[in-house]
Amino acid sequence: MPDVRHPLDPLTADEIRAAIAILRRERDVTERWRIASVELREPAKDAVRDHRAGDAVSRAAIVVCWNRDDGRAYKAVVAISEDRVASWEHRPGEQPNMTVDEFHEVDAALRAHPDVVAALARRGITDMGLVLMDTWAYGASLIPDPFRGRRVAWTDVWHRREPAANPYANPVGGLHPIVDLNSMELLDLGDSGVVEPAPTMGEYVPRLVPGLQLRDDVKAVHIHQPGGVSFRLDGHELRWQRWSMRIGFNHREGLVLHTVGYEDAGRTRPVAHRLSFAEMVVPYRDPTGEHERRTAFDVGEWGLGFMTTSLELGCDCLGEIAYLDATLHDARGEPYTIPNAICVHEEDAGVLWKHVDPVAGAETRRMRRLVVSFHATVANYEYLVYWRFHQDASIECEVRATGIMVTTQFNGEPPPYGTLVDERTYAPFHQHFLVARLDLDVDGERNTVHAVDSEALPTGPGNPHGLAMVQRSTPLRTEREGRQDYDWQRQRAWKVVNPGARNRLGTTVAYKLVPGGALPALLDAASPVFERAQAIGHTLWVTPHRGDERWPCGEFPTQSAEDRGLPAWTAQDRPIEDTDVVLWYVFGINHVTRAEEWPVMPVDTVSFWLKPDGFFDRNPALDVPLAHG
Ligand SMILES: [Cu+2]
Repeated sequence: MPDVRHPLDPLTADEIRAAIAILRRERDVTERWRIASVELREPAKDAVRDHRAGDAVSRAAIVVCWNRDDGRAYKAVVAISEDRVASWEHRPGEQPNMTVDEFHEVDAALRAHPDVVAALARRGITDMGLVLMDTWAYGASLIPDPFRGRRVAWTDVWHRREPAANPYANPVGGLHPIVDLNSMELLDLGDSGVVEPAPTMGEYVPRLVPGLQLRDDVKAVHIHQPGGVSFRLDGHELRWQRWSMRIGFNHREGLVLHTVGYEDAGRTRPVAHRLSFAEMVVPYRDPTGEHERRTAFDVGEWGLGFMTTSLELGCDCLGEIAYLDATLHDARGEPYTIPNAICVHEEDAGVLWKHVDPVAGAETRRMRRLVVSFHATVANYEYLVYWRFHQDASIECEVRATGIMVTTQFNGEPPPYGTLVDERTYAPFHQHFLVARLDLDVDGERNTVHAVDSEALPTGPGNPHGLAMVQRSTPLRTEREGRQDYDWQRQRAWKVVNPGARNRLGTTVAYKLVPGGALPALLDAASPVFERAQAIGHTLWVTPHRGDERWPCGEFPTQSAEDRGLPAWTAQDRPIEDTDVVLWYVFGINHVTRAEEWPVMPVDTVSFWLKPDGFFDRNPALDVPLAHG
């Protein structure tokens, strides 16, 4: 495999083909099987650390697949370099992730089904070319009894007013067919009665919006970098200013950042071994029949990688852009490429630091930041993910949600679980919980996470005016203590401290996780969706690093009944002090829908930061030069 130079490089098309060929040969994986996922089996940390340029690279893939005829699912490790199956594990009772092929096959099967055609005719819809079926995965508890044990999906039905119009403009109410995904059999029409369609305007493409006048007072903005970009992309290795990292990508997390380090006085100091999004949970908070099953696990069920869309210069990214393609595969294991899946570029970001002195005058530095981003379109919704690296050694992780909200039309009074956004149409409230998996290695692997709280001391001796505020730093010693909640009263943050490394001032070096977008689950602990997603019950979890502990709501959340990830691991209450730790940060959007978010939603933006805290002896951006260009 000549184009693989580093053990963390994503799998190539040839490697995906080779892994599947080995399985077909060794384990009789026939064309009747579906390949749910093929991803790089990432090497252990020491193998990454010890790798030198030019070393031979041994490659292995993790493959999840199932036999459509008996529904049995398997997880394999395929040693590609050795041309053999290293392990083959039956996973009874578990459903692999949903596949894009199933999504399209359900759409085609239902649109051709006479019962569906008849149900739509009763609703006045006869052109099946204008109909779209959206496949949704189930949680175990909501699968109707007769279909339990099968791989099933429920669907939404949408109707385009014309061929290129927005399907999500027009929900077809009272129709949610249930399908067996292995046989593509219609199990239940899910017809609860005709909902009178409302005269909505759900179009956003200008020519389809009646009477829309585009503004004519927007002049062009061009970004020029006449000297070229200041970053260097060599394969999947990225260097910019003092930052260095490797870019990875897989079907489930999408973009993954590896071996993030910062150069300080000639040596690269590790900051993070691996950064990614490990789960996203989107419960709709509407108990009516249209929405009670709507609990998406967009990472675990569908995969942010599989949902990644190509980026366009001048629209998604402005300026001098370097793109990376991504290689994934379909449910037959056939590889394909997503062109321009990842964007790397620099941005001017306003003022970095400034002071005006009456004698010396003004000193101002402009901030430049490096942005590594990707966009995922999950049916109606888009998630835009930006990792931003700054000259003061801060990292911001920002997520923007946009796209089309799910809506429902109603007769009579609108339900109280959403906002009226159009004629007899409401957009239900829902939440987007993202779980960032942050394998930080602050100046090395041995770290301790501290909860840091601001505390006002009581007025009294030594504090006569009640001004005193101190920091309480509490080391988190075990996984139970590592289950942390945001505390507004104490402005809680978390510090990842290396107890074995000190700065010039004698204090331990650290990076601080500055929370943003924290939100409570607002769910009954006994509710089925919370059972499946207990990871969203805390703002932060800390675990000792285990390479195979990656999925906070369990490895297979599709049709899951309970969360076998973070709650199960942390029940062991393992020590997390002065060891290699992983932080799981839960943040997102409590999406109380607005009329202004229809028919297409302006971005809703949340972010959190990782900031050096005693990692350096002083402001690391003192050396940023005044001149640009
Ligand atoms: Cu939303």
